[in-house]
Amino acid sequence: MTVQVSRSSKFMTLERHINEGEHLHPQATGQYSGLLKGLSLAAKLVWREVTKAGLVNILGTTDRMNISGDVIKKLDEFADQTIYRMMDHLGYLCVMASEENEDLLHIPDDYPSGKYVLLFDPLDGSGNIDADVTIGSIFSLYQRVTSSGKPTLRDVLQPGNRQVGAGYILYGPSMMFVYCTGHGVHGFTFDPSVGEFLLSHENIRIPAQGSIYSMNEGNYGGWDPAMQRYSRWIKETDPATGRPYSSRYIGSLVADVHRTLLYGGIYCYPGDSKNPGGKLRLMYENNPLAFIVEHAGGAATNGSERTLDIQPASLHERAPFFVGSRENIRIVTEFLNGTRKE
Ligand code: P6P
Repeated sequence: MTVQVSRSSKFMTLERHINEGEHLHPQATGQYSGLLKGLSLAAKLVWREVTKAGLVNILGTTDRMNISGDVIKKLDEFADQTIYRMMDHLGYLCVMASEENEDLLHIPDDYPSGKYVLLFDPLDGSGNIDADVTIGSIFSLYQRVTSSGKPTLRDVLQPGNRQVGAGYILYGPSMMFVYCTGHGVHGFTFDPSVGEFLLSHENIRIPAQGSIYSMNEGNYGGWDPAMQRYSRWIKETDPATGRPYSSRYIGSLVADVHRTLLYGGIYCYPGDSKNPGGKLRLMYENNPLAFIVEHAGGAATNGSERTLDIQPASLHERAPFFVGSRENIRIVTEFLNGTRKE
């Protein structure tokens, strides 16, 4: 009996996709491909721990607080160290920075240094670890700007429009690796039976307009009047469809943005009276996710400026984040700049 494989299925692994993508970059030296492969291996190691978190005594919290004031969970530390250790000796990076570490993460002197800069949020949504909710890792790639010597903050504090790549890994019902190097956004789903990420979402495009909004409305009292007006407006009928919007909020940024990327709509994390910059970190969360969503045809802003154009002033600065379908972003921007009241 011959096995019929449908013509439409493409058995494309992440590794082959990365290799084939090299021809799109004439100056490719293989460093970039090696980088992405290193990240996919790190993802598998993190996923192995995340999937058994409920079974071993890895839950609970450490007594260390990270720079952003979140209580670190043991899985956070494991993910942070795993990504650093998987990437530090490959010779592709000159420096790293992690949401979980106050200072730059330099490459050990006895390891070769490369031309790329890696920023990462090792385990976004970690507050959900104990509830077995989808969490993820987010990464952002730049090229160094200093010509030689020990990399400095100048190499890291670059606006998001200078990214050469970005992506995230979702640890959920399945593990997904979503990335973009400037030529489309592509999603791969992990098949544990072969140990490979297989192409499952080729050239993802976000709908131009969506009817799902995602925000933590518990913060309503601290929002400015324009944001409060927008959050009331969005509960009325969606003019594009004549039907009401749906509210969806997982509380895990990488999962909320992934759903927005696939289904359309808008994710909002505004600033408030206590935290004008909001909660999300520009370098480790907003920029890489904005890069992905823009390359899928969407948009991202801090309410007044394109997220990717923000010139960062510090490694862990926060910025309000509105990301999603172009039409939804256009509408929220009109409310926030005062040109629209309803
Ligand atoms: P809130 C997780 O710590 C995180 O940074 C994002 O993953 C998530 O979207 C957000 O915080 C949730 O914040 O204030 O809604 O609990």
